[in-house]
Order: sequence, then C-alpha cells, then structure tokens
Amino acid sequence: MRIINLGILAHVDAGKTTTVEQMLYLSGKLRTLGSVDKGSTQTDFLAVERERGISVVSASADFEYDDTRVCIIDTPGHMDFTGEVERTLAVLDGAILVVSAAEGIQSQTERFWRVLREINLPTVIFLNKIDRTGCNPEAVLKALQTAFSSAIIPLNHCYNAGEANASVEQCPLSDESILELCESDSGLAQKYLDDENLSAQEIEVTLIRQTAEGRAFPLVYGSALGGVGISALFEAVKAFLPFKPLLPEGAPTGIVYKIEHTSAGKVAHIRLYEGTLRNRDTVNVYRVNMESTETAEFSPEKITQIQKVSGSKREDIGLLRGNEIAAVCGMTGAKVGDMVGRVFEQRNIRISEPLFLFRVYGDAGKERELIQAISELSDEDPLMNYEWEPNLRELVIRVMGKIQLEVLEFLIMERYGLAITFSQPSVIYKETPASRGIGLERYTMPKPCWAVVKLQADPLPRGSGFQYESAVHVSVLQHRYQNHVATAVRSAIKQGRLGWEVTDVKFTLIDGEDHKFHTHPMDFFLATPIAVMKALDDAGSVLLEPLVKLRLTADETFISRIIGDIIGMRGEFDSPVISNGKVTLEAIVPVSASMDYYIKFSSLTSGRGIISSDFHSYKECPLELGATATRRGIDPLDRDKWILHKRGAL
Ligand SMILES: Nc1nc2c(ncn2[C@@H]2O[C@H](COP(=O)(O)OP(=O)(O)OP(=O)(O)O)[C@@H](O)[C@H]2O)c(=O)[nH]1
Ligand SMILES: [Mg+2]
Repeated sequence: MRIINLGILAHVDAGKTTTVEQMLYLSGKLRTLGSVDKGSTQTDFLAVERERGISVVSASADFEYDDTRVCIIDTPGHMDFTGEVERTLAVLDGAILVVSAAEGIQSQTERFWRVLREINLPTVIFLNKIDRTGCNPEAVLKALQTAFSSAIIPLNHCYNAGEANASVEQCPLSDESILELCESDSGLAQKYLDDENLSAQEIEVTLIRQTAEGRAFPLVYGSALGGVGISALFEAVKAFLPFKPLLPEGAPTGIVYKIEHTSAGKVAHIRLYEGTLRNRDTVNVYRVNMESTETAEFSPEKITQIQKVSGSKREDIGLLRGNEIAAVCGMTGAKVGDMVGRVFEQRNIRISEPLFLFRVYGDAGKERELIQAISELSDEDPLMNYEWEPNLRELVIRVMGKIQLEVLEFLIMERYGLAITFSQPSVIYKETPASRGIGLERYTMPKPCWAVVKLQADPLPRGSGFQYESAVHVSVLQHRYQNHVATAVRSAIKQGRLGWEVTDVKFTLIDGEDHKFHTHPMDFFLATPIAVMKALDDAGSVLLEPLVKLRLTADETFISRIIGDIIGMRGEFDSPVISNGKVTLEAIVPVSASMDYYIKFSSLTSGRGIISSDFHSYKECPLELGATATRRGIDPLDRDKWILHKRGAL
C-alpha cells in the first residue's frame, strides 16, 4: 500500500472544493457529483459552509486505486481562515496549488507559494476556470513563471479559453520546458546539446525528480466546474508527487494537526509518521511549552476510537499506521501542534496572526457557558485566542477578521445555542522599546521575601519577535529562580506600557539575587513583572501597527482614484502595471485605515474590480494615529497593590 496526504491550497473561491469533488467523482468514490453552489459537496459539509458557499475549516476526503490511497485535505482560501492552512501544511506530502485563470495571482496565492517553497513541498499547479469569460490562461501562466518560477511546466494545452466549451488536450513538453529542466540538470543539458534526442521517458524521469526536489512544478489547465482537466490533474498527481509507503513498524511518532468537538466529544486529527496506534492504546502526548523554558511536558492519553474521515462520513477503523492520517477520539487533553509518542523537530509554519480584537457580549447569566464555548472553539483554532477579564467581566477575543467572527457567531448559536454580539473591531497593535532600558526591582520587604531582578530591554529589528538571555551565573542566582524569571518575562510582555504585546525586544537578565532563607518560591514571579515594566518605562515605547498588502486590479480609468485612496489610507504602493486596459497595483496599507476598503473598492468599480489582501508586517506608527489599550488587571508599576494582589491579599 502506498499513500499520499495531499493538500489543496489557493486564494478564496479559486475552485479547490469543486476540484476535490471532481477528483472524488473521477476516482469512482462518488456516484453523484456535488456542487458548492448547491451546498452538496463532500468537503464543505458544515452548515455554515453550505450556506455561504465558502470553506471555513480544512476537511479531508480520500479515494483509492491500485493499492494506493490519496488523501486530499481541502483547505479554506479566505484570509480569515489561514490558521487552518497553516496547521494542515505541517502534515502534507504534496500540494496542489489552484490558481484561477480569471483572477490570476492573488495576495493569498503569493503567500501560499512562499510558504510551500519555504517548506519545500512538492507542488502541482492547477490553472482553473479556463471557461470564465474574458480569462487569459496563457497570460496567467506567463505571470506565474515570472513571479514564482520559470520551471513551471505546462502538461496540457487549452482550447477555447474564456468560453463555456473550453477544453484541454495533453501535449508533449515544449522545447522551452525541456530547456528549463536542462537548466538545473547538467547531464540532461549535455545530452540535449549533443543530439537533441531526449526520450520522453528521460524527460519524464527528470520532471519527476525535479518536482520531488521542489525545483520544477507541473501545471495543468482545467475547469473544475465543467470537469475539464481533472483526469490530467489526477495523472499529474500520480506521476509527479511523492507517495509514501505505510510504516507500521517502530515507536509511534505523530502530530496533532486539528482538533474538533463532535457529539462524540473531542477528536484529535493525527498524522502518524511511523508506528501504529490502536483503539484502547495509551500514548504519551508531548507539548513544547513556549511560555516557560521550552521543555516538553507530556500527558498520557487513552485512545477510545480511531476513525477514517471522508467528508462528513466517519468510519471506525481501529488502527492508524505510519504515514496515514485519521481522527482519534478520547485524547481529551490534546491540542493542535502536540507531538504524539515522542518529541521531534517540527516545521514551525506561521502564516498569519490575529489582527483584530473584539469584545463579546452574551446573555446575562450565561457567562460560564459562553466562556466554555469560546474555549472549545479556540482549542480548534489556535489563531483565535480569548481572554476573560474577571474584574471587568469582559470577554475579549482576537481573530483574523470579520468573516471569522461571523462564522464564530453562527457556530456558537448552532452548537451551543448561545446568542452573542460583538463590539466594533479594534486593530491589534503591538509595541516595542524605543531604546535600551534598565529595570531593577528589589523585592526584599515586607519579609519573608527576597527577590532581586535587574533586567535590560533592548529593541530589535522589525520582525525579530522576542528574545531572552541570562547573563547571570547560576552561582549568583539559582537555576530554578532563573527559570522563574524567564517564564515571568514572557508572560509580562503580553501587556507593555501602551497596553499591547511587546515585540522585537530582547530582555537580558543582568543581575539577580535570592536569599537562602527569605526567598519564597513565588517571589521571582512577583518581582520580575515589576522589573520588566520598569525597564520598559525607562526605554520608552514605540507603537507598532499591522499593515496589509493589498493587490488591486481594475479598469485603468480608475487608476488615479485608487492611488488617491491608497495615499488617503497612509499607504505605499509599487508602480502600477497596465495591460489590456486593466491596471494592477500592489500597496502596503495600515489595517486600521483599510478595514472598510473592500466595500469602497467594490462600489467604486461596480463590483468588477478584484481586490485581495494579506497580512504584511508590523511597523512604527505615531501614537496619535494609533490606539493604546486599557490595561487588563493590575499594573505591576502600581507596586504596593501589585504585591498585595500577588500575595493573594486582594
Ligand atoms: N466558471 C467556473 N466557475 C468555477 C470553476 N470552479 C469553481 N467555480 C465556481 O467558483 C466558486 C468557488 O468554488 P469553490 O470550489 O467553492 O472554491 P474554493 O477554492 O473551494 O473556495 P474557498 O474554499 O471558499 O476558498 C463556485 O461558485 C464554483 O462553482 C470553474 O472551473 N469555472
Ligand atoms: Mg473550498
């Protein structure tokens, strides 16, 4: 038995779900073909997906042929659900990247391409929607070759593009494609130059190898809606993507890539790399604890059932073997990203992060239920996180965008019967020290206590995140207290002096002292946040705001209006590209200024313009143009109150 776990990725509405449906139909797994527009596909089975016609969560489906199993994971394309893609990417053997011939390269396409290349996942491209009026598939191919890789190799021709009867035909590789393959294969190049007589088989073997190595990318034209090019896509997957053997031997090693809550309780979707898991096995599940000292903690979990999932159907298979994926019931403590069986090196894939913060209001008296519901949902989606502030009785959630929020509202009503409303969105800012700052806290009174912490905060370049180092020897401050300081710094920086998470910062412990008799085990947890805040106060704070990259295509008559809008949003843009009466522009704009621009742009272009966006980066922002956040909880610089609070007296 051979197997492949194949992800299908693209920007929103490119036709992923339709393509998966067609592949299942072609394989004989489906007798009737479902449709996104009628809400009847295999992989869009949630009510919210069927109602809206968009995918919200990743869903798997599989089919078999000749002792081979293809397991396809259909992912959502909307930017708000990138978290789903991120998690799926960790467990794939290969990918199909769908590009729409009508819309061409979108911001999300670029983003996914970049990530696929970073993790070097073998990729086949499906250039879909060749039937759409006005599309130009060959121009999109050229654009892909220019922007992504010149080694994108078309395997078929397309006829009657832009018409309902668009069709495809398999073709031998063009001379250009062969030359491209020769570029990175000196043996082949020599032969080509010598007699120009390369056999079809030699060329195919080279393309297989280069695809597996992530150097070449077969491309297939098609129209998923019309079932055109699907068999060519299937053939390309079979021929060029790497299939794996089943690996039932060895100690179980796997990863949890998705969590769900179903009527049967919590379900962990696991990809196993090797070994075997069975119903009623107990297996250790490891979690790397980022908050503390980055060592893994584990808990034993008992498996009650192992299910194969295809669309909404589940079948008890009782067995999960190396290189398979399956849904495992009974692992009540498992979270996304947990390692099953043992600790191993993982790809850390970060595509995006929540950009908006909302307050959530539920019915009076139902707070407990609401928090429980949100906590379950955030288990499923680690990119949605929440905080319950008991003093303010306020529930705050962080999400990627408005669509995610609407889906959340729907799910909370559907699953838990709870009605919720939201505040207006606030953009999630961050902050960073303006310069070096030093913070010293001597917590030595009122006894018994003793914790002296001296920290230095240094700004780091944009995008560096957080770093911590201790310059204090363990003979000066005991190892376990050093660990307390490291943990407490990480948690203290969640709210800096402006109320936002502190990033692009390095904290160094430059001095410290414990006392043989007086130090209480919790003292360093109390003293460190004070030292952190003192250091940040000393450094001064710079506000950072999130930026998105917009990609806009519209009739060229709109060019000056669009540029005017971008300038009005404090945006920066590259020189516009004009072709065939259309202008395409890329711009980097602050999230706060562009929240409603989708609507404005759509009405400007009477719905004919194309706009897509993707998170870009965080950048300095003048305080008066941004926002500070009210502090949640007690400020460590309100020292007396903080100490009382920490000592449990408040
Ligand atoms: N004309 C045309 N329409 C298509 C084609 N493929 C898909 N569509 C339509 O495009 C829309 C989106 O298709 P989906 O399959 O849901 O796209 P998706 O990529 O799964 O979308 P998300 O999961 O929401 O990101 C639907 O209305 C489809 O009927 C195609 O080849 N030609
Ligand atoms: Mg879909």
